[in-house]
Amino acid sequence: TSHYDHEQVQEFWQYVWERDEVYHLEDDAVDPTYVLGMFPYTSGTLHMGHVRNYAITDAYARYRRMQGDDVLHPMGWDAFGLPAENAAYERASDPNSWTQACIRRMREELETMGFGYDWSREITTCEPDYYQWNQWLFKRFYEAGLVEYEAASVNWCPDCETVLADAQVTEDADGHVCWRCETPVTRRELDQWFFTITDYAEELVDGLDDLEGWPDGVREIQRNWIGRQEGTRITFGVAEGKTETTAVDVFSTRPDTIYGATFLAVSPGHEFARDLAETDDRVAEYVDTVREQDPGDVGLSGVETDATAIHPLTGEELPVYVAGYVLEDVGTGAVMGVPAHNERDHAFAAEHDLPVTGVVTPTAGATDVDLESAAYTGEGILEDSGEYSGLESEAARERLVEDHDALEADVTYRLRDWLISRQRYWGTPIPVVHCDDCGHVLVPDEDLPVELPEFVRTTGNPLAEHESFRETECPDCGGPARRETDTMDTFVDSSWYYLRFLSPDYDDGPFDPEKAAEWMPIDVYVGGDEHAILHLLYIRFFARALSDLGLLECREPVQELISQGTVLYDGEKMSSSKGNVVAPQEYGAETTRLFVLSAAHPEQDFEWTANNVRGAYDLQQDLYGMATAFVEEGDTRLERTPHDDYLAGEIDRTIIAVTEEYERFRFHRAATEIRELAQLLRRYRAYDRPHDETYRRGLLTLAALISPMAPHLGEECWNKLRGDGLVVDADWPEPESEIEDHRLERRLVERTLADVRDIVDVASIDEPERIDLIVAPTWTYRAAAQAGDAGDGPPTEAELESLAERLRDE
Ligand code: ANZ
Ligand code: ZN
Repeated sequence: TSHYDHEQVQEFWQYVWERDEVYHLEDDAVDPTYVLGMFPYTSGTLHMGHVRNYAITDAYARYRRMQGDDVLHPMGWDAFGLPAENAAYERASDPNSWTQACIRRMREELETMGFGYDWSREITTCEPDYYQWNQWLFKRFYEAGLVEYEAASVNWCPDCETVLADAQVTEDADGHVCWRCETPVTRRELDQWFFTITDYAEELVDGLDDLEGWPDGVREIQRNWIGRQEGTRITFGVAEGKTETTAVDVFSTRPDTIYGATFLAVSPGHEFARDLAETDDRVAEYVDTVREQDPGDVGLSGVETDATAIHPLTGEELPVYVAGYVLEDVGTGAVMGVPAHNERDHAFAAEHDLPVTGVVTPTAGATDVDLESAAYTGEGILEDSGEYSGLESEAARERLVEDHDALEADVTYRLRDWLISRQRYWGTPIPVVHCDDCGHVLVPDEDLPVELPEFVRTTGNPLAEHESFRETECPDCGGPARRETDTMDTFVDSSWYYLRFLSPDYDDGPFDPEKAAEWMPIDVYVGGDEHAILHLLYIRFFARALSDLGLLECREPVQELISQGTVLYDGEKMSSSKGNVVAPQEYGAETTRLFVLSAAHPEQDFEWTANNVRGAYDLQQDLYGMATAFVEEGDTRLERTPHDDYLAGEIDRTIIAVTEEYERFRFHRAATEIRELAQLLRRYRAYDRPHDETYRRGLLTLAALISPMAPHLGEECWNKLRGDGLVVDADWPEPESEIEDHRLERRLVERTLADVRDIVDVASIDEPERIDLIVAPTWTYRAAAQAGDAGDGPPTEAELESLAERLRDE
């Protein structure tokens, strides 16, 4: 039989798809299924992570099309950012030419892979017709009170010469380092632009509970990042010198320890510390030194001030410190020091010779707690706490808050506002002009976009050095003014790009609100899990902000999220920095696609091995060979036998199973089903058993079922067997008759259990219910549990449990 020449086949069908515009989505489509892969950063060439990501979205998009949906499956370019600027320096080029060259190459690579995008919706974030809307949105956010301009002590990467958001600073053995270049980060005090994402902290964290289509892991990471903490705000009166009094609020999770407070401490950035610094040189000096230090280096340093705090319950006078261990942007930036029950307070007290007063014991009257050497941080029974002595911590907290106005229940968040200023060239100019008379003035809408000037090579920020860009007129008073020379964090670009795809040519705003009302949310969003906090939190923030601006109805932009696993090579992540890259083209598009989908569940990591790649290659050759042989051999068997009924049943079962697997993105299992049916058909054919029509239906079914994963092969086989029509436009196969036995369910259940073994480290599971929890949500388990008959019926719960038992024992 003939050989499957994948390159020629790929080229041919890609040509036909483009000619027939099969992936084009009409603007008047009603509620299409929106399938989106995170658009690529234009860093050079496509890598295996991209291919895996886009193979998943493509397979799902194709599956939905065949199910009869209109499908929106667009692609674009995340094109601003530092690497382009760095590459420009290295290659004596400019960021724009370099980026455009990357885009041309990457687009060609995507096309070679045969991904079915509606290219008429392509967007590129570094084009003025895209980034003007970043500027427009910045202005709308500003008007809505979501933008702040503040002097802030910020993370600075000396190598990238820019400010970094908190989430772009990672911790390694060297301390806090830049996420891109791993240079240790320093602190700088600069005037910066922020989006006040914290306004939405509560809603962002509460919303996670309802995001059932998101992986638990991603939700948990966001929950921790937002870091809601419930506690109590306690007001201390503070006397400064003889007469002046003021109040300082502290935030505490342990108000039950309030009788043990022996000092008050405020952070060096606290307003009260700044006030004191004006008259107290020692405070001023301390504040200055600490603000230049990395928070990690501050240690237990601090200065005592002249002020005294009044304990709100006992009226006792407590010393007041400015202390570096108190963080400016946590809680209220001030703490009551309880050395007996808080480790940091304990260490600080030891350093500064402050008293330790124990007020909570593990059990009533416990005498064996040595508070001098370490704090007792647990809960327990109160003592030496006035009328609250003898109460348990929890009860004491409740009563204290009830009884005293100085104590009030409060919530704080770990989430900080989003610092969007970048001192770099290759980003969206912030549409602001600084005028000596008018302050900062927004550039009027009719003057947008503020376009990036031509690139100039400098050592610092190219925009700040660019005189004709920088020097301008104030839009308000016409006087000389200075343009803002910071650009926006590129994460701003990607925070709303999914909306631009809906109406890429719309010019009354960033997107057409009517289209958005109809087409949003994104049904399925696929991308790497390194985006769990930055990008995936920002898009949730933007959707809410846009919704409050009246532009968008849905507040959660992504219904179902797939966080794809890593492609490994020799146990390490495949990446150019490790030099272990397999180029997507090396094995041909189809083999690569089929392999990355059939190797593992999308959320699992998998190993790239030549052997397994071979398996994907062979499957294509087999299917192609069977189709060609059948067409060439002509009619062989024309009367039906009981074998045909059996085969027809197996074809139906495979359709049902594969459909189920596609619905749940378990492409690897769909591939197994397809491979098994192919083997069965081939075996029967070898013994001349199936009727031609049964066999033909089997082959056509295989072509259709595999086409979402291997679309070129699907078209080729479909075309051979039928002579016309495209499989992309075909209907998804349907079973011919009802399946009444339980063979299928049993098969699916067994496969599910096998998957459990793959996905979780079974040995680490100590309770059998955990396995059921993983298995239970699947259709198969429910079906099996309901049917409940023994013998060759579906597995009973007892049987499942013993299967689970067996897995655990392995
Ligand atoms: C008094 C107290 C007594 C606290 C006690 C704890 C135990 P954790 O501990 O992580 O749950 N805190 C509040 N604001 C702070 C700031 N700006 N910088 C540094 N520390 C701050 O966090 C809650 C505790 O962190 C708070 O409760 C406060 O110390 C401290 F036996 O208040 B606690
Ligand atoms: Zn002015």
